[in-house]
Amino acid sequence: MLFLTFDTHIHTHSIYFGMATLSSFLKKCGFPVDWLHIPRDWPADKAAAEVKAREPELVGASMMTSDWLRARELLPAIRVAVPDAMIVAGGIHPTFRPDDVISHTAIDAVCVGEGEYPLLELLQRLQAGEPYLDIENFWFKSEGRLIKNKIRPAIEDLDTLPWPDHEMFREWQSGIVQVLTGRGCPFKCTFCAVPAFHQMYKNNGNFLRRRSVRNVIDEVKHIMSIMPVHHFQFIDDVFTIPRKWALEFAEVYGREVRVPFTIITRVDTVDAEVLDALRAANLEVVSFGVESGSARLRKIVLRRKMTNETIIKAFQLCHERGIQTNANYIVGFPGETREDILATMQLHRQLKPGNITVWYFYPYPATPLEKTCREENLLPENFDSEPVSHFKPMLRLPDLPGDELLQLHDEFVYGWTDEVLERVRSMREMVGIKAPEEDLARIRSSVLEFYRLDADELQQRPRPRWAAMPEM
Ligand code: B12
Ligand code: SF4
Repeated sequence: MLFLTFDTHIHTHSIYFGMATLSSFLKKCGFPVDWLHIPRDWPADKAAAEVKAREPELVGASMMTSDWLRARELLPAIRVAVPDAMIVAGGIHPTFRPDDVISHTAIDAVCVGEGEYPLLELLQRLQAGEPYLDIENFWFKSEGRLIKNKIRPAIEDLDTLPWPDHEMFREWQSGIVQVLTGRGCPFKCTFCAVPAFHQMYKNNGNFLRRRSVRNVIDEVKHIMSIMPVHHFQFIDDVFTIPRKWALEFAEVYGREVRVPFTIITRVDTVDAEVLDALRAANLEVVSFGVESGSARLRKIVLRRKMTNETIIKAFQLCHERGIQTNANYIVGFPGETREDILATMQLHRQLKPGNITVWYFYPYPATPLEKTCREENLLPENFDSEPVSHFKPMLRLPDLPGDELLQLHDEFVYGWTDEVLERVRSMREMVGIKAPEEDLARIRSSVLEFYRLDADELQQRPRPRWAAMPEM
């Protein structure tokens, strides 16, 4: 079995959890697994030649929506290079766009939902030369027919699965290692693809699952035994639920591991006791999805009902405990106005996070906001052939005409770079070092480069809003 992953302009070089889990599961069941990560600059014929050289019988492409465009570029040549191999697609994009993905001529089958047992069954049946078109979770194309099998229940106990194949990604690791402790999320934010899993698995097992604390700690220790680690990132969407789980984790991790770590969570799931416990275990960074500072937008458009007070309190609790904070913001939602974005900037100034991201909204498949965008005709004509991007506006927004959204976004980021520079300056002054201007210029250009902004152009723009924003 050969897995394919795709390097795209959204370049992460972090572990591919879906594929890494499937890999260790299949290896445990006795099937050899190979992996080809296709770099961004490989032309299709090079990728096809590399696939052919591995002589696979089964090729499994793992993809998010951001990978689909690149996969479409490469798969026709791969199909020609390995005409007898079965090509299957899995991952979040095929799961929520199975009809589109299976209609691609190079693809024989699509896996909808969790892939461990379906893929194992497929390999077993292929090996035994048995018919396979009825395997649950798979859609197959056969003799001009489309066969859609039903979905089997979600895996009940995640502890029964082997840990992801960390060895496979050893070369990509630089001491900061990511760990995932569960699947699913109980919330229903309208821009997010995760609630669609719950819908898909409704009446078919519980999709929201957490591994036991013991199992997670043992994985963490295993990782430390195979590679140097100076920081763990627990990248579950909402780390601090269930609260009891987070408290138990803090206790055991603090006693047995203590390597500094980051979590991602929601402001309305943290409190003083949980943060104290996690801090005592060596929690260094909390990354919060703030998304918007507009209570109106959060409530009506995003289905996130926390108040501004709750958001501010969560950041304060972290600051008081010396925990660094990241605030993640999104701009350009359907129905968002200029005032909403100004409210986000204003809230940001109260939160004083250590770091931020300001992404543009992208309408992912199977999300309520994707439906809104299609119904309200907000997507540009070429939407489906454009690469997924969080660096540029993707919608036609009647409430934010012209390049107003661009300007507001850039102003937000530009105001932020000024804030960072001011912080660096004052820190250096505190220790009696005058900040060399070229150092500050380098910091500014790296932030602006990250967001692909033109510093000269920004310099010339009037920036009254950020500068005039009162700190409440
Ligand atoms: C961990 C994670 C990451 C990690 C690792 C990503 C990775 N490449 O694996 C990091 C932090 C790097 C990341 C980055 C991004 N992420 Co992310 N991430 C997640 C998260 C929290 C968990 C995903 C996960 O690993 N689940 C567990 C594994 C086991 O499940 P799985 O991948 O679905 O795989 C199973 C099946 O799909 C199937 N399967 C998978 N591959 C294959 C292949 C074959 C052949 C078969 C048969 C089956 C199969 O079997 C697997 C096991 O059951 C989800 C949210 C969530 N709770 O699901 C968001 C999520 C997947 N991310 C998302 C996004 C948007 C991004 C970014 C674009 C964000 C950004 N602004 O840059 C980047 C893209 C990076 C990239 N190109 O890889 C969206 C994806 C939406 C979409 N339709 O594509 C999600 C759903 C979050 C959301 N809010 O909507 N992410
Ligand atoms: S955005 Fe986060 S909290 Fe909201 S549904 Fe998605 S994973 Fe859950």
